[in-house]
Amino acid sequence: MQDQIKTTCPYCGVGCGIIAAPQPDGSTSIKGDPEHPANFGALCSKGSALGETLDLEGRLLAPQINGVASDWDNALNVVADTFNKTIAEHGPDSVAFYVSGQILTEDYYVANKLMKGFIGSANIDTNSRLCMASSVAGHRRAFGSDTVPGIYEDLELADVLVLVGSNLAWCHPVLYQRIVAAKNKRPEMKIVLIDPRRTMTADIADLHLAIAPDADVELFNGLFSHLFQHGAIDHDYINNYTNDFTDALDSARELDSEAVAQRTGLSLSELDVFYSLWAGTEKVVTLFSQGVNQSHSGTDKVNAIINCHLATGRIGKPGAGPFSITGQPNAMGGREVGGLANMLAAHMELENPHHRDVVQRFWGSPKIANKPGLKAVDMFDAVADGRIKAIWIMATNPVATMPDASAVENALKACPFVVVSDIMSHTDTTRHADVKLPSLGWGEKDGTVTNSERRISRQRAFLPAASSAKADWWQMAEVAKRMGFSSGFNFANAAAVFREYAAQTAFENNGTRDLDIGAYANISDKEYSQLSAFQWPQAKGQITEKIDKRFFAEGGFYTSDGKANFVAIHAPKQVAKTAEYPFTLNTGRTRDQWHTMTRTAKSPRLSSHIGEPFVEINGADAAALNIQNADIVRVYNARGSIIVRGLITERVKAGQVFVPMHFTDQISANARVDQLVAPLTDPISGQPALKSSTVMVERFPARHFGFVVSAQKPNVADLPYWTVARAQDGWRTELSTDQRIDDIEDFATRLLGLPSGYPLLLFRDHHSGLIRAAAFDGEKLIGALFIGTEPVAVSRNWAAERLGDSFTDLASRWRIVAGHPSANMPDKGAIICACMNVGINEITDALRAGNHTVASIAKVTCAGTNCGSCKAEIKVIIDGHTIIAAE
Ligand SMILES: Nc1nc2c(c(=O)[nH]1)N[C@H]1C(S)=C(S)[C@@H](COP(=O)(O)OP(=O)(O)OC[C@H]3O[C@@H](n4cnc5c(=O)[nH]c(N)nc54)[C@H](O)[C@@H]3O)O[C@H]1N2
Ligand SMILES: Nc1nc2c(c(=O)[nH]1)N[C@H]1C(S)=C(S)[C@@H](COP(=O)(O)OP(=O)(O)OC[C@H]3O[C@@H](n4cnc5c(=O)[nH]c(N)nc54)[C@H](O)[C@@H]3O)O[C@H]1N2
Ligand code: SF4
Ligand SMILES: [Mo]
Repeated sequence: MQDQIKTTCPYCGVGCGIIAAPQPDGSTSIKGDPEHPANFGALCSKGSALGETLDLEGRLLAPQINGVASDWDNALNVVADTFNKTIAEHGPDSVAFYVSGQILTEDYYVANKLMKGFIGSANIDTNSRLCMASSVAGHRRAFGSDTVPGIYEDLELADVLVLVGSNLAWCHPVLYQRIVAAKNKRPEMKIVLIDPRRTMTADIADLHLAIAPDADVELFNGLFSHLFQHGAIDHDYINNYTNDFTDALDSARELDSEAVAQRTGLSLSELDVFYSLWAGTEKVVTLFSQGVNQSHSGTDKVNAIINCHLATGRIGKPGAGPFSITGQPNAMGGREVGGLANMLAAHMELENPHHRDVVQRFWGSPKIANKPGLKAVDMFDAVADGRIKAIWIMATNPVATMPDASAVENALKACPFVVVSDIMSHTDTTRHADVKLPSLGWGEKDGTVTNSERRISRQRAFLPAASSAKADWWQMAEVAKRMGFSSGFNFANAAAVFREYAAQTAFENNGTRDLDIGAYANISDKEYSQLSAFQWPQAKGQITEKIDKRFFAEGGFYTSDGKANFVAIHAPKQVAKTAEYPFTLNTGRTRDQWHTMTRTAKSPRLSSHIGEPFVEINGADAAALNIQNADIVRVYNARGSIIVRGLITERVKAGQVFVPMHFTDQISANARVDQLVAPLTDPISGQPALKSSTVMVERFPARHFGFVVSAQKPNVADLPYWTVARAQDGWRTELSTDQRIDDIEDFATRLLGLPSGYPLLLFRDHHSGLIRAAAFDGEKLIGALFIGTEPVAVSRNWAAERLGDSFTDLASRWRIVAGHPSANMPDKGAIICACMNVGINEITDALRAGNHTVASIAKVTCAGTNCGSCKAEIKVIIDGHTIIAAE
């Protein structure tokens, strides 16, 4: 292996370039690639911590059939035979693939080819249905193709940047930092955030509109109407390049401004400030993400936004356009190869007979799917009711991330044949697999991904395979061959798959389709291995280093007449709250975890930012429900119930709560929020409304609250609330129970997995209910419990860091039990900067020493000097202290 390998981050759709360098001690050093045009060397906390996620602990290392290890030959034969038998008995639509925006383009290409071209069904869908489907549908309605018109540079060039339903500071941190830098250079640049919650992204916003949930259609229809009323319309653009303007305008004008104010929960003056800013600025980018897509009116929200850009001709120009930012590293690649059940391949359409013919001839395939397959929610319904009898799930964890997650889990339990390809052995989904197939993980696999600005980058292998793990595309191709389709699946390597895919994008294209990378159809294996990042399109003979290609400034849409469609959008019917379930359940992400945490939870650094599941609830609601800060609470509705920590905050408005999507049964007792999410979908895109279910919240009748640090993973299974997280030298656990703990010795030794009677240092104050216990093995601390009748106030990071210390005298041991830091064991407090491991106490110390700016605090503590995603939080701490000082 070479010393330094250029590759691409496996997390978000920013698609940062990384330089990975395996070290002699087995670790891997990770840094940003200064030459990569997405990040120019920067990385966020998750990207920086990749080196901590590459160990083999928990990896699936060999195929398993019904829980028993098997060789590949056997496992692949079982999969191929069962799929063949099922198809023979029940037809091609009785089988399905559910794949992921986290597989590589090559994997996706082979999976799609097998299902749509050889099995002859379109029952392949992907977690992109939960993520990007409304953007895809909105693009296709307006542009005739799923085209993202702009590029990242537009976000820096814009004079007004509107972020709709996007927590960019936490979810696309490097792009966020690029915008922060652009705004620092041009302070006149204005940023508007449209989000019901006041997220950390609000830190950069000149204007935050805390819109009522799902009122985005009304907001942008109101904007369209304002643009017309104030003469901000580009009539030339509309006449030359678009259809149906009048219908769309009429529908936008259905609500007057009072009605828009009422529906959006915004004041007339807030609306006027936003509308005037938008109308009066040529260079406007409207960037949108899951607050838009994950809604029952997601596609309409997308088109309401695009209508405003078409009406002003602000599209495809430097610093102007609608911009759908993608979530996963290869959401775009999946859309390109046609990984969605209603798409074909290479941006060709399933419902178009000419396209079907083109694809079938290109593949030389025996049959071709001729009707759309089942979209994710419908697919799992079909699994539940027995229409689908065999499903192959690859690189996604639907038991944790699909709406109505318990129904999905029951469907898999009942399904006759479930195959799961994953890198990890134990996930909420693999527990229901009949066959588990071990996949190569990041650093082991080879292929390409496409980021949010259509830039294709290589992921390269720099580590050996984890035991017998194999590439996802290889697994699909081997099964295809064993199903009898050998001719189409004899790929020697990932490069061969890529060449075929590139050729398909060019096949009989002649400028009729946006996606064309024909220039790469004949690249050699060596050229593929050296491929540097490039943006599409790159038609045959046109390889250029920097193309900055934008679409549609001068029309050229991929509709039958080349014109864009305005779409008439009507205000949607809202999800009704009831007296029983009076809260809107908003869900989403935290800064340092990735989805179901199978990789990020391995990193102690990342686990120290937010280490447990929580519900954010407004102070007024909490008071009415008698919930104190840090109480354990139950969030529930008719579908189910979860138990999480309560966080009282003014960041969410009354009547709304927010729960992160990350916590699974592997990490926490009962915090899978998707159990509570209704399987309501957008009627056009089929994307689930993941941010607007209704729930009730109540205090959990906790008798004890506890925090535990331990060298071994603790035995917590029988407690109603627990969450485990990685610490540097062990584990940290939050727990709570509604049962009395009478025998603390027994409780502690069982929890720590120690033989009964193991000596403990013990303190119990019967009056206050405080219990403290510590166990040592020689000089090492192997476990400490801090338990109280109220949430315990011990510093988590201080306690966790003690696991590595040597305790030679009794006094230092008692200090652990007391939960008090001493001078030589300083307490950092909760970690704010995960990259540089800086805690809140260090930041407040720096503040007290007279450092009142983010920059000066960075200088003395190093906080915020790597990825910078914590700068917003540091600013909040500074502001908080300034306010306290002023009181
Ligand atoms: N740290 C981290 N980063 C990630 C990921 C991760 O797991 N962790 N995942 C990646 C993936 S796959 C994705 S898709 C992206 C998602 O990136 P984002 O879309 O930025 O993230 P979310 O937190 O899902 O949701 C964004 C915001 O939508 C708001 N919202 C909810 N309802 C509405 C509404 O009706 N209208 C509006 N305007 N806003 C609303 C929420 O309050 C939330 O703050 O992040 C990517 N990046
Ligand atoms: N309530 C709620 N639910 C949501 C969302 C939300 O905002 N709110 N967001 C939705 C969105 S936008 C998304 S994208 C989804 C994400 O949801 P998922 O895709 O279900 O979540 P991940 O944890 O990313 O799952 C990836 C799985 O693939 C495995 N894996 C990692 N690398 C590889 C590999 O190379 N090959 C294979 N075969 N496996 C691999 C991981 O171990 C993990 O089990 O969640 C959706 N669900
Ligand atoms: S912003 Fe962070 S998570 Fe996203 S690609 Fe870059 S380093 Fe990876
Ligand atoms: Mo996503």
